Amino acid sequence: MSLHQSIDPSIEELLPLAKKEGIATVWDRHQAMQPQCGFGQLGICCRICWKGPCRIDPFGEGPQRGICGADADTIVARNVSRMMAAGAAAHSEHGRHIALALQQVAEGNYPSYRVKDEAKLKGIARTLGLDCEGKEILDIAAEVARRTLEDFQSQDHGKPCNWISATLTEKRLEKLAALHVLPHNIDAVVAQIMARTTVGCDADATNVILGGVKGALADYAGMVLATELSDALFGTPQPVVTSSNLGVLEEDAVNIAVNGHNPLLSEVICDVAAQMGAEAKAAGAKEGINIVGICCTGNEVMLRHGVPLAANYLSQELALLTGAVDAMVADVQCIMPSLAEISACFHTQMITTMDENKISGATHVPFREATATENARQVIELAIEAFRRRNPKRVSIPRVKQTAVAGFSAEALVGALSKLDPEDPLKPLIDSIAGGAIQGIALFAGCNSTQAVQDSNFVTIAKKLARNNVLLLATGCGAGAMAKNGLMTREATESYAGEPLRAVLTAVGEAAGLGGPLPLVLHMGSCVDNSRAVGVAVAIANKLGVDLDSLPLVASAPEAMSEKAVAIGTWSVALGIPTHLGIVPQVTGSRAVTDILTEKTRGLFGGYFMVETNPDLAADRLLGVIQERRRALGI
Ligand code: BF8
Ligand code: SF4
Repeated sequence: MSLHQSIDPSIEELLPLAKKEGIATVWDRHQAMQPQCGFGQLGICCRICWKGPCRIDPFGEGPQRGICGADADTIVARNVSRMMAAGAAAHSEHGRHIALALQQVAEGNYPSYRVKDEAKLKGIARTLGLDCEGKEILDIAAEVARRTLEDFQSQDHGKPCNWISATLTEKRLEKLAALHVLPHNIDAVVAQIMARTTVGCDADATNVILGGVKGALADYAGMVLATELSDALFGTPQPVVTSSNLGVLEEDAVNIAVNGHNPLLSEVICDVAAQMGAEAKAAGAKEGINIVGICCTGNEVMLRHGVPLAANYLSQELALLTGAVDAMVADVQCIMPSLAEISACFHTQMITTMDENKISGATHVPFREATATENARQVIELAIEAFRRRNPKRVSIPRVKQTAVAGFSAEALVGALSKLDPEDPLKPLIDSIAGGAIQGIALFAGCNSTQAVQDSNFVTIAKKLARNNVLLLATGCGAGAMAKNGLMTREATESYAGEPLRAVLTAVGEAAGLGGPLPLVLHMGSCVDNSRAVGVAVAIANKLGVDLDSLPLVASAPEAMSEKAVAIGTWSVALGIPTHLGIVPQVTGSRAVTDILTEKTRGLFGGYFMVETNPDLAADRLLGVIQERRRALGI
């Protein structure tokens, strides 16, 4: 049974336990939801006004228009465009949060934070066209924050967001400008999508989708600024050896799981926990405090602190079922509301921290940047208190744990390559691509979904691409899937990489002092860190003097689920990257919208969506695209 749900071995032990205890998990609720609404699956249900809900008959017999006259194309386009706006809102709200924190740090406020990576901040300033000569670091921080916040405030429709102009290729910027999809202000573009898709507005499917694309590019802006400013504040990731899956929980420690996306609190929890070990020991936890990560907050602290990753999205409830999590600390996004209810079945203290993200039944510790250290201490004290109540008889930590080498920021990757060619670090990579030892690059991103067998698509596609000498990058829950399944190790490189790829990964890894090959899949970070992969691709494209849509570069979100994934996939397409989805998107009720997303975007942007739910066939299609692009480049 479990094989139909997940390939994560920890469920073998934990799902029977859930059943015994009468605790429902995400898979039980998925089952109870069957059959799911066919209109919703096709995207042809509209409920944006109270004359509705309206639904279009997909068989052509019943209504073909909603009460206002909207047809399936309009309804599907509006629905998916609104998902892009929601994704953009989520990522850029996170980004804004970081930018505002940087601004306060620059003004000498927020004592819990500082600019940890000054070199990175100066690099960002240069990227944004700011002059750092002779300036104090906090002055540079203030200017970077101001320039960043302009992207949320500008009223100049003719001037694209600073973070977009500064980070894409010239040719791409021209193309996007010609199509009128370059955002000038992240918030304004999100608001515009909501406005134009409300009742009685934009009804032309292509126009609605292009409006959504602009929102998706605003999503990109929000992500890249979130990633880059987080690096300045918290440090730029470098390779770190850590571990993954629920075996990272410790019986003899106060286990604190940090879940969500925004690193502002989790960073400080890591710092403060390092000073509170004695208090945990006094409560009887021989090993002190053990911080573990879940979802993208997990990825953030994994990359910067080597904190082990306990779970990706679909496994977050399983962490609680171990009976060993003393506090589950949630910030924002992708936190299952069910966590509060399941925590209540155990001693676990479920803690929410952001005022705009509460869950009934959870304890709310209002997090403020100005008092971050005290807030972190409060959270840890609650965890220690919960530990005292832990029932050892109910603890069952699955013995599943994989080594994972993480931390491949663009800087870390270039740093490793520079050991082979200090003058021209990208050259060994480009030569390997041109020579064929690396056939292409694939970025695995996105979520887990109950619509697929958890982690399975990621692992199957990755292994097949690796065998065919494709360099693999991963972020988000995709990275979690790869880590949990042992693909972020040198052993995986030895077992699964094609011979030429293995030779390149070995040469780079050894030159970089890792004592062996780079891992088979390079962990670039959380979902906002997809921007890191864009950074690498743009650097390669600029060096070759081509645009992104010429590169043998593909993306795959084989278990995509969230609105954020819809936004990411769409900007990936708009940047010229063929993007695979392993879940059928909720658009197929409109032939026109399906054609726009899978065909017409190809002519407009060079990128397009490919939908294939069979991972083996998906890998073949991705390999086919890489070969097509290689042929076009004459390599
Ligand atoms: O931002 S991959 S399930 S945790 S949305 Fe969520 Fe999807 Fe995971 Fe991270 Ni991204
Ligand atoms: Fe129905 Fe039109 Fe209202 Fe949508 S906007 S619910 S299609 S009447």
